[in-house]
Amino acid sequence: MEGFRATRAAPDAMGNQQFSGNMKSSLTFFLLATLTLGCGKKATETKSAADARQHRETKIQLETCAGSGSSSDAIDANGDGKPEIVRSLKGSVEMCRTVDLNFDGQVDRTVFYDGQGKERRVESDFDRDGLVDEIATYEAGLITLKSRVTTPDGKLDTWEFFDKGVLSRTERDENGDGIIDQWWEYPSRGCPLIHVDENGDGRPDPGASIDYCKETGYTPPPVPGEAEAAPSPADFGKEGERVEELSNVKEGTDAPSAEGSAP
Ligand SMILES: [Ca+2]
Ligand SMILES: [Ca+2]
Ligand SMILES: [Ca+2]
Ligand SMILES: [Ca+2]
Repeated sequence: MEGFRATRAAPDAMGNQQFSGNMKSSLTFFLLATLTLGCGKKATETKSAADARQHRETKIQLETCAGSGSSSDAIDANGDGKPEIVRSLKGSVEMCRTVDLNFDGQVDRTVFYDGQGKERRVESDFDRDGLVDEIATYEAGLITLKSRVTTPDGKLDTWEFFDKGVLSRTERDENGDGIIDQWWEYPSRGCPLIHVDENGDGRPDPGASIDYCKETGYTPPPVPGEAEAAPSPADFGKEGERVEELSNVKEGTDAPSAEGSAP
């Protein structure tokens, strides 16, 4: 049981860390209950052909934007003399940009573009502590994967996979040992079926699945727009406006909910 972090926030049914307290504690209760039952079996764990453990890299690996182009330009969105957006360019093509959304002089988001000018990677620091909490990757401008940090240890623990821009499954390393121990499926949108590996063989264990909505009584809210499309890369002016907009968002409410946020 060592290493199990019961206070870890789980991503919600829509992939965002936005559970109410009750929902969080209900889920924590169920997971604790199932994991407690499973701890006794851990001693029987053997490394064999039946070992299906999925190891994942939990270290955040960032790309470099600053200085990656042949030139750069900057915009000072609030006129305080410090640039909030710095673009790296190759010729006239923007390779990437760093953005300081809350004017504290620290980069909160780094966006990389593909050859077509569509977003291919976004690194976000949602809680503004200077450390990246999420890396989102895109193909042809459509979200395919979000790798997330959901605890203060700074390690990746949650991987959300998207199909045609819609969250299709989630893998989690709940106990932080670098091995996947939870699989979230979404048979109906907003209601994950959570499979848990109690005995550490890397497979979901029979009887250790949780029908989240059934167990908690949670009803997913209606969501406007089915697909989670990547925001189109704004032009320079638009990004400046977005900086202003977001800077007015109260601290703590964090990033737009459609993109999820660390607690
Ligand atoms: Ca900032
Ligand atoms: Ca952070
Ligand atoms: Ca694990
Ligand atoms: Ca198992």
